[in-house]
Amino acid sequence: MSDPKHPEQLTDRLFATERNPEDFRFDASVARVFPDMIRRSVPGYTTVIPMIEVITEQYVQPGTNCYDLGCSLGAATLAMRHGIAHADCQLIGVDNSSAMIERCEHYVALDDHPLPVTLRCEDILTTELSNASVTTLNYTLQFVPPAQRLGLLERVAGATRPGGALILSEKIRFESEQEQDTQTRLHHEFKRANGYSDLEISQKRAAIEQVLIPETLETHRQRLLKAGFDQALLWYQCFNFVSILAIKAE
Ligand code: GEK
Repeated sequence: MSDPKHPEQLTDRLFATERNPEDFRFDASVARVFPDMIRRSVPGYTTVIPMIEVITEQYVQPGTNCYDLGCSLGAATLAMRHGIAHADCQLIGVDNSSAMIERCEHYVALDDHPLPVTLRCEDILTTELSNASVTTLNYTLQFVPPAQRLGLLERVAGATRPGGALILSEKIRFESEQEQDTQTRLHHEFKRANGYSDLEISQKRAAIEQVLIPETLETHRQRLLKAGFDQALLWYQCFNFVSILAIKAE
């Protein structure tokens, strides 16, 4: 079913009928419904995106690179673009799903901001990073195997100039079983309120469980400091989804 205002954007019905359990992949069927899927599944997503513009504006430095790692269709990339007032900055979006990058090119072309955007269909674990002022990992680190997360964050911190920042948004888990249950229930209620059925919620949960590994807020904070950032601040939380601002001292 199309959204009449955006005929190219489809409603996410991927898990609406009974299907064989298999791991979730960012393929063409997901890319096609992605804007609808992420908005209806991630509490706070529609608030976090415009704030990425505000935060980028504060930390971007002239003559530097800005990265959006795991850019999907470029929502955060475009928010960063609108926060960058320096014409000599480079904005680079990276995603290893070719279906996402192809569609992202289209969204970047439709956006009217003059700053060029380079899109790379590459793995964020190996993509080249240097001379960075602002980097975004908007709900992407959660898909990186936990053992490789510190190495990636060390590369981001190592590439970041003094005074630069990383915006890290993630689904988290909680130490307390009681809080884990409550926040998970509220997340599922959010999805129900957005029109997902119980079958869709449970099938999506089963498909994503093996590929999206949430960690606690404390694990994220400690690792960001270990990786080379000097501060790691929680700036946003909605249920079990958070966004952290990690800053390198001047
Ligand atoms: C947004 N940031 O709209 N290398 C490159 N890309 C990867 C890797 C990897 N190793 N692992 C996962 N991805 C976006 C939303 S979605 C979040 C990000 C979600 C990519 C993957 O292909 C997908 O496009 C993205 O990370 C995660 O602000 O779907 O919950």
